[in-house]
Amino acid sequence: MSTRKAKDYKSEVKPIWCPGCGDYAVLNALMRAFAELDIPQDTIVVASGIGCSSRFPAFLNTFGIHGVHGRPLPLATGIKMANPELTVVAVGGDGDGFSIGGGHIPHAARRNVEIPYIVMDNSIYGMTKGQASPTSPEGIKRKASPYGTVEAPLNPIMMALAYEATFVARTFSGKLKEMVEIFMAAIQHPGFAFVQVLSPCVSFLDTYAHYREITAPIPEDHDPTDLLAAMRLAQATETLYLGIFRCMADRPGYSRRFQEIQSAVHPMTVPEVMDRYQR
Ligand SMILES: Cc1ncc(C[n+]2csc(CCOP(=O)(O)OP(=O)(O)O)c2C)c(N)n1
Ligand code: SF4
Ligand SMILES: [Mg+2]
Repeated sequence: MSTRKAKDYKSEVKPIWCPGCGDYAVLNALMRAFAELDIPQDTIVVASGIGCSSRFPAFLNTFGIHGVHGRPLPLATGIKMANPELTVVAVGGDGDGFSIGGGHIPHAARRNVEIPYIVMDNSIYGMTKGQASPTSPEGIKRKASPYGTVEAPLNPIMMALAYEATFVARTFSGKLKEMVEIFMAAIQHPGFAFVQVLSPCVSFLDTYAHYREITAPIPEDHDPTDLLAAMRLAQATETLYLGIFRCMADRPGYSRRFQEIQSAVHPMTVPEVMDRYQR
């Protein structure tokens, strides 16, 4: 039975997101997931990049680092490797994670580092006032693309599946209960857990109504160990499926593999080494 409540994870810093921004629900859901799992606040580190969504760590009563643009995954990986006992969560936006930081996703996936990565995907650069992002619909007209963009939108779920991330899920800010369940599963997953959250930006691309119309739960008979079946669901365009596309717990996580190597060549664990140097 959890002794912690969601509000215990809230910091004194009030979010400065626009009223109605999808990121409020993501924050709420993550705090609820931490509380449900009863994780001590001082054992959690949340690492982010830059963007509206990346302001996240400031609003949590946990450890956190608001890093540089596109780098939540290298930061989170370093923290997890330094102390594998911590719950380390990477968060950011679609611009942060799929533009400047896109090169980090394949490596986090192939390492299978034990980190949930929550991408608040609003299909726009919110913080810099609404430029097109890698997930913006093709043809979107903005001040920086007055004739409409000519790039096809990237499919983040397909990308994560192509890199064989061992946990791949999609959720929506408008579905709080489901989002909490997905975050809990991602935090407990013993490897890299990629979570795309459809999190609308009410100021520059309000997609709430669109997502309410086209999202649907992944069919109950989907087998999350079947990669090709997951890819078929990810490719559906008329329906955007929500839920867990892939979940494979057969590969050991990155920090666990390093601990095994380390204990074979060195008798001390990473926390023991840290204790020695802190004294
Ligand atoms: C190296 C670098 N390049 C560009 C920027 C400008 N910049 C700040 S936030 C951002 C994009 C944010 O978009 P996203 O990650 O989708 O976050 P959102 O604001 O939509 O939540 C950009 C390009 C920056 N801060 N640093
Ligand atoms: S600009 Fe968009 S993403 Fe940024 S806080 Fe406002 S609604 Fe949210
Ligand atoms: Mg964005």
